[in-house]
Amino acid sequence: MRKSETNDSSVDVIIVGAGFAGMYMLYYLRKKGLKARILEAGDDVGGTWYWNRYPGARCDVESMAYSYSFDEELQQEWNWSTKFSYQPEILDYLKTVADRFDLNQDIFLKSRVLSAEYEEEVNIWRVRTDTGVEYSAKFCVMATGCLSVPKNPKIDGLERFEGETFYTWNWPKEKVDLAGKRVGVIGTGSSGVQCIPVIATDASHLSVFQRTPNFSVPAFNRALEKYEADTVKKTYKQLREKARNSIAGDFPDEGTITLGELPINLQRHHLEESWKKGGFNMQYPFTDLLTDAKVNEVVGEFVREKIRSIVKDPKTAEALSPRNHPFGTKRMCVEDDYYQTFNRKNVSLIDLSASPIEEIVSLGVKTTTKLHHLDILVLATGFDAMTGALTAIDIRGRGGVALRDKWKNGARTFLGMTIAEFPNFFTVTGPGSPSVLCNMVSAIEQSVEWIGDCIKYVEEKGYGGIEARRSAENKWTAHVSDAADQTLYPLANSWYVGANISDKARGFMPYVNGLKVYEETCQREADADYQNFTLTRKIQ
Ligand code: NA7
Repeated sequence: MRKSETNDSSVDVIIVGAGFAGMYMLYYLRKKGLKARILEAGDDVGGTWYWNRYPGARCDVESMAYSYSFDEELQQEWNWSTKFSYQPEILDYLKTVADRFDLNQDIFLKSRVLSAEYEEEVNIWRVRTDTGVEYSAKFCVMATGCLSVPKNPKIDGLERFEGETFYTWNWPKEKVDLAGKRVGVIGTGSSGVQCIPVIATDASHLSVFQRTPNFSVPAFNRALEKYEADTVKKTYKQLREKARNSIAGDFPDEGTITLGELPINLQRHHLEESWKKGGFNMQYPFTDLLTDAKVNEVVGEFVREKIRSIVKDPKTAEALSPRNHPFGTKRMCVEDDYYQTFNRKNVSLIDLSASPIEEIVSLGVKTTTKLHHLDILVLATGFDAMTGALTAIDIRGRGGVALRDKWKNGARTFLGMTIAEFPNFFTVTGPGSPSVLCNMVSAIEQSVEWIGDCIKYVEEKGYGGIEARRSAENKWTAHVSDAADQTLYPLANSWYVGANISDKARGFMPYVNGLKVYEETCQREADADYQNFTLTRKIQ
């Protein structure tokens, strides 16, 4: 694999990030006859699946759907071992894809992008990395991921802890020996919920520090039988089409049941059936789950009842029961054995809403009521979602305008992929696109294809550049917000609204109307020759 030692400005496009998005972007641009290069901070491909190696790390979308659709042979040949794949298998898949399509020769690893600046006079993006090497190209595509920059948990005394500290987002490659250790996990979002049951089986004692309980539903993960995979493979084409024409970009049926129209016994029946199917089947079928507060409360109470039926100690069950946000308005956690873990003798739940953390001391975590002695501290405290990876880079558009400044009061994009004042600059599944509300791979494929086609259009027609009109950006940004306001989503203090980052402007970032509606809108724009963009002449 190539390292970042040369500055070759002979490419058309610089792509930042070698995860699912960046790798497909490279593949797609090549297919269109364009030259591209990826700059990647990690020492291997994989993006999210390269960094998040914590015990139990797993995808919450079934892998037959959470995989590339662009190559028929690949999807027919690849075999997933479990219904929901674990991180090592997904990483292995991505490495295989990189090899199979010969992507590595255009991926420069260990090259963290620090800045990207548009030079108007020459119509070039100059991209600087931490290796000191500068790259340049006409187009720049950010494939930097929606959840890739960790949040600073800002807990007093973290540096004073004398045991070992691990972050779920950057778990060591080598095995961490937890046997016989007193472990503490701070954070009970998807990462915490996935690692807690696994850590509990190894550690001598596990203390779970929970500030806010989340809704978790079982995955019922298991081996994927050959006949099941074969059944999907036989109809892969139709299933992929179905996913692209759906709200969530996934395979199961959606929107078949309006709970609010049903008597209690039938509501109950459907909820039980959905629970048994596992994962996002608790959301997909229901048309009114995220718009009708009363219906949502029925579902929320159903899950709380499940928690009470699993967790033996009523006080612990109550502390684990979410009551401060509607079901599904924060990313639902998909797990196995999470609630069961709290029945183990070696596990304790520390309810930080009753006794907050005062500070971390050399021996462990000190709450207002007790010092919890620990050998290992695990932080599963989340990410600066959707905008964090973009504002972490000093990105400057026309006239030197900084993206960080432009987005100070909230992200503004046109279609989640382009930004006014940033010509020839694209964000794969950026804020204002369905992204994290979807099966990310479906969302990525749509986004990459639209961006790739747009770049090809500009080049084919001989334009110098393309830039979203401010009026279009204003309209789209307002539409994204209005669409969210029709739902219950904004009621939660979630990372969807940026509430987990103290100085972040609040605003609902993903687009709630679903992949199908979104893709149609994007396609209309392309079909209308990018009428909401300014297309500039080529600089001679
Ligand atoms: P999340 O879902 O943002 O969860 C982070 C958790 O960490 C959450 O429970 C937070 O509690 C908790 N947290 C954060 N900071 C603190 C401090 N300072 N003290 C105590 N607790 C804290 O991140 P994940 O990595 O689990 O999941 C992110 C997404 O990745 C997930 O949705 C999937 O799509 C994949 P809070 O709720 O803020 O009270």
